[in-house]
Order: sequence, then structure tokens, then C-alpha cells
Amino acid sequence: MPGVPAEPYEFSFELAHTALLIIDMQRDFVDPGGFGEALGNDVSLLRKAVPPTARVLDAARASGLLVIHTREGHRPDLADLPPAKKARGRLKTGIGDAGPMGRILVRGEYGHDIIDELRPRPDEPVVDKPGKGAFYATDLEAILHSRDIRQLVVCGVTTEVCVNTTVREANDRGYDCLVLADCVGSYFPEFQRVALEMVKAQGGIFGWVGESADLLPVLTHAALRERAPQHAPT
Ligand code: C5J
Repeated sequence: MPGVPAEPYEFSFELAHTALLIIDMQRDFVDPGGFGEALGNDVSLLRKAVPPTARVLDAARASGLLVIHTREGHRPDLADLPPAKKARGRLKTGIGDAGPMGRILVRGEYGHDIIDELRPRPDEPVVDKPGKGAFYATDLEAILHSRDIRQLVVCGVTTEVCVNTTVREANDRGYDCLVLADCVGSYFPEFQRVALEMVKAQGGIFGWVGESADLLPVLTHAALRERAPQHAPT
């Protein structure tokens, strides 16, 4: 089994049973001029994760890994938006309202969609989720089950909210998660640090934390090995 240097120890994975999960790389969170920036956040802290995630995405595609993208958002009629979520933050302009890139976190709107650099291919499932966790009220578990996926390489935003919630949900369902520290981002540097600490604490209580530069060569090598003709023992 290929292994990636990680904390708290090496992350071993099987290519055929591993998926890349890219969480909520949506314009409204990541792009300048979106909802995240309108709230006063420095989106450059999230944008840092885009180039390494694009490299991991390329390598995953070349290696034949299942790639799954998620988007946080709601039905245009907001029927799946809990009143508590709508009210939270007492924002003047919040979920469902007209924002700088269309209605905020509403499916079908420009700001809700995934950034151009990481645009999903037609054969890559996009999971629309109404909550922070990607398993809540979605078909993610059915997709993983039907492809016999047991391990997840996780990228996306934000580290302490949707990434952390999803990794915890995945962990409880029996998935091993490798979170790539340079491929996840937070508007708050302290939260980025602590959220990654939490994943790998206590012997990897929620999973593993690694770096894309350590995963990339392992992924490429594993894919080459799998494709190499097998010689029967003489
Ligand atoms: C995500 C959020 N994707 N911070 N959402 O983390 O509200």
C-alpha cells in the first residue's frame, strides 16, 4: 500500500478505494468580490489553497481517483434553509438575499458555483449540501459506498467549519481522512492552525494531516505501478 508522510503517522491508502473530496471551493467564499469578502474577510487566506489544490486535482484525475466536489447552498425557494441558520449573525444581507455575485448561497447562482480553477468535470459528482458537513442531508455516503471508497483526501474551505465538520462526520462513518494542510484555508490563521491540530491530536482522533507536496509523488508512483503490466511468477 502506498504511504504518504503525514501526522500523526504515515497515511497508507489504496488507490482503488480512495477519493479526493474538495469542499466548498465556491466563488462566494474564495473569490475577491464575493460574499466572504463582503463580510470583511481577507480572501487571500483562502486563495492560497487554490494552486496546491489544483495540482492535487490534476494528479488525482491522472491517477484515476474518484473526485467529488461539494457546494454549500440552498434551494432557490429556501425550503431547506433552517430559520436558525438564516437568522444567525444578524446579517443585513445574508443567505438567500441578493449579494455581490447573485443570491447568497443559493443553488444556481454565480457565487454559489465552484471557482474556475477547480471546475468539476462532467463525470465528477458535485454534492450540494445545505449544512456544514458534507454527509448531512446529501447522497455523499451513497456515492462513496457504491464506489467502495474507504479513504478520503480532503481539500477545501473553510478548515475549521465545513472541512472539520465533514472530516468528523466521515470519521464516525469509518472513513480514513487525510487533510492536506496547504489545500485547506481559513479566514482566521489561528483557526487554521488549531483546526488542523484537532484532526491529528490523540493519535489521529479524526484523521491525518499532510502536505500536497508529499502526496503528489506517491499518487503518481502508485498510479504508474497499478498500470504497469503484471508479470506472472515463473
Ligand atoms: C464553509 C462556512 N464552507 N464557513 N462554510 O466552511 O460557512
